[in-house]
Amino acid sequence: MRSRVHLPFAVFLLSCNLSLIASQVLPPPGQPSKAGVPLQFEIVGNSGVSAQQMFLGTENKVYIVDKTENNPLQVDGHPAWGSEYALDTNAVRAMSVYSNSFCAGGASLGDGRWINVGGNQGVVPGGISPPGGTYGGPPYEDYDGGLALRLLTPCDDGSCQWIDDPKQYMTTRRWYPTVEPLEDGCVIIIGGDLYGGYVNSDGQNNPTYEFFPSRGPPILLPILTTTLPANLYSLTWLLPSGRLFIQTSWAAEIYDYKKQREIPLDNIPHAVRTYPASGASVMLPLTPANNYTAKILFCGGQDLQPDQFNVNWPIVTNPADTSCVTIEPEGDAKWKDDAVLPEARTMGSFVLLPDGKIFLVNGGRLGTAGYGNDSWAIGHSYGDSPIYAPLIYDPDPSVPVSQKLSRDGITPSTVLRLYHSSAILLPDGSVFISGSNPNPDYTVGPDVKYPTEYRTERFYPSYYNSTRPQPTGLINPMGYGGSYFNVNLTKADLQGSVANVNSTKAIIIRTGFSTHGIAMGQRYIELATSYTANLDGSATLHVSQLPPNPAIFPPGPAMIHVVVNGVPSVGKLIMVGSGKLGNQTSQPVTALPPNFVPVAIVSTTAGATPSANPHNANGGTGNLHASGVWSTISCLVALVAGAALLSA
Ligand SMILES: *[C@@H]1O[C@H](CO)[C@@H](O)[C@H](O)[C@H]1NC(C)=O
Ligand SMILES: *[C@@H]1O[C@H](CO)[C@@H](O)[C@H](O)[C@H]1NC(C)=O
Ligand SMILES: *[C@@H]1O[C@H](CO)[C@@H](O)[C@H](O)[C@H]1NC(C)=O
Ligand SMILES: *[C@@H]1O[C@H](CO)[C@@H](O)[C@H](O)[C@H]1NC(C)=O
Ligand SMILES: *[C@@H]1O[C@H](CO)[C@@H](O)[C@H](O)[C@H]1NC(C)=O
Ligand SMILES: *[C@@H]1O[C@H](CO)[C@@H](O)[C@H](O)[C@H]1NC(C)=O
Ligand SMILES: [Cu+2]
Repeated sequence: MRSRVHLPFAVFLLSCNLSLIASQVLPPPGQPSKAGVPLQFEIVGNSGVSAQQMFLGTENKVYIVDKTENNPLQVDGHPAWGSEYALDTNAVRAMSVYSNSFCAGGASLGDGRWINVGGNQGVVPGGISPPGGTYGGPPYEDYDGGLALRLLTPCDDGSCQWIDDPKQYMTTRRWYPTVEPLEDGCVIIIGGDLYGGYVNSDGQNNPTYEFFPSRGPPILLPILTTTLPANLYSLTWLLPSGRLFIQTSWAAEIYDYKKQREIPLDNIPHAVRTYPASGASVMLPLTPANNYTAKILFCGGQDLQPDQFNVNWPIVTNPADTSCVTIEPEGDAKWKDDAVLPEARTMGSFVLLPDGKIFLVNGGRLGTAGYGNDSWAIGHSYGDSPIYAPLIYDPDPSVPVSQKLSRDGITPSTVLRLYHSSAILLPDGSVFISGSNPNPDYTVGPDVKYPTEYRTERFYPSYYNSTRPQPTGLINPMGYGGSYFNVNLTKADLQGSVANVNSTKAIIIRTGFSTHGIAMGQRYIELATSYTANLDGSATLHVSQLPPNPAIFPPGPAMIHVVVNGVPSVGKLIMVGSGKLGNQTSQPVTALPPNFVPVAIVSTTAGATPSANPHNANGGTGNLHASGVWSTISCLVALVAGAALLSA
């Protein structure tokens, strides 16, 4: 039997951990407040404005940003193009956005704000820019958003507003810019073009990047000069080295923005994945087992050459691509064929689920993103043949490529979602889906095949109605390195068997800014853990804070879940890092205690084959909690030293 730690030691350990982490212990998460049938969609509400851009701002609030158009929802006496959606009531609040946020980009910042940048000129009905285009005038009263930089601090009390102040705008016009969070909590803003159009072109390319907060004039990004025309919304991820991986048109590179150095990689095979080809893309979960090595997955898109992205042929009839490919930019940096989609797909969105699987939803089999007044368009849509059935991708390296995609048991949606649709993870582990509007302005009616869609939906993954673990001891904020923290799980949390602690993980997800099949900043990390099993069937999970490298998971808001056998706790929104913009502090990592299983449990579970947890510190059993004692002693020493310093 395990010998008990002496009480005074436990008290010191607790106070010492608190003083080192400077974090608060969160109340345990509860059960989902909403019922849902697993593997089904449910239409739940109305987004007020079309959900071209969407993100989760608080545990209860989703923010939606549209382009300027004739949405029936009004604000300040004109149609709104921003809204706040309450998940508990499905009610919307109209939000004022000063400028036209048409095809803007966005992300979270290290201080908890969200940024939204770029757009197009002011418009009048029909989405037409009047001459000059700086102000659309009545009835929309929208200003030019080309240089716009909008900031929001999400709130639960209905008071927050977008700050869209021309005094702090960008240096150059950016329509379709990419925004990626950096390791200091700031963001890089990449590319875009000057004014509208289906694709980019020489005359209006903006092949540069800048930062928020500003670090001065725009800087040339050479890859954007050689990849016209399909190089808008370049697909970009911060890598653990602090460099960027950029995939745009057929090209790919690692870009070191600190040294302004490009390292070209091979072209992506099979298809263009950037807008308007619009393949789905996602960074796979970063885990201790893969040593936090970034691996990016791309599925679908369009196999078109640069001279084919034009409206002189019926692009809407061209089948999309079925291939999925992966690359580890800082591994072997080679493209590898992966799963094959059961149907071609453009405009799909990947959503990272807390169980580590990845949901693929939205899009169509034919054509591309974009719309226009062309005789061959479907209404205005350049995409066709909507796909109602989602897929679930399993990134587990032990799953063969032929079995990575599944839709077993899933009932398809009844709502078509083509261009300008979006999808994000919610704290309860359901997926929130909205949008579709391949039209220049609000367009509905019995003859409209692809209307402006306001209905919001939830998809409930397989775990949705399982009783959720309710871990105690989760902390907020979470730092880089430093001491581990202890999370208690009851026997019920462990589904009645302490052996399930072997398949329990603590994970952090940044749900990201969803637009155009991209989720800017979306990222999943599994924290290192070990455990102490107890005779009563409960267990304590020892959880490391984030790895001591903010480039692996940049600072800012994110959700924490404990996942037992694939069943996630309801997510809690926490702050990662200092909560401030600027360089983050990383502490040396305190080693996790070894796994501990009382001898009595070992004998009762012998013969059972609980799934191994390869990233746990070790699978050992024993009677001495050696490193626990060590950290207690070193904490004690630190406390005494600290007290001596304070009294000196
Ligand atoms: C994991 O990555 C780190 C940082 O890149 C490296 O120093 C270490 O050697 C890697 N470990 C393994 C087992 O590959
Ligand atoms: C599109 O075509 C319609 C009818 O042919 C016309 O009324 C409208 O102004 C056109 N829109 C644009 C943006 O050119
Ligand atoms: C979850 O839903 C499925 C399908 O509706 C049902 O068979 C199952 O019993 C439910 N489980 C729980 C724990 O409610
Ligand atoms: C976890 O359980 C241990 C041992 O029962 C207890 O001392 C500790 O206070 C618990 N922690 C939390 C956060 O409930
Ligand atoms: C976890 O798995 C390991 C290896 O199979 C085993 O030794 C250990 O007893 C298991 N832990 C629990 C709590 O059952
Ligand atoms: C962050 O660190 C970098 C490199 O160490 C340094 O150049 C930069 O000035 C620091 N930024 C701030 C805001 O301190
Ligand atoms: Cu768009």
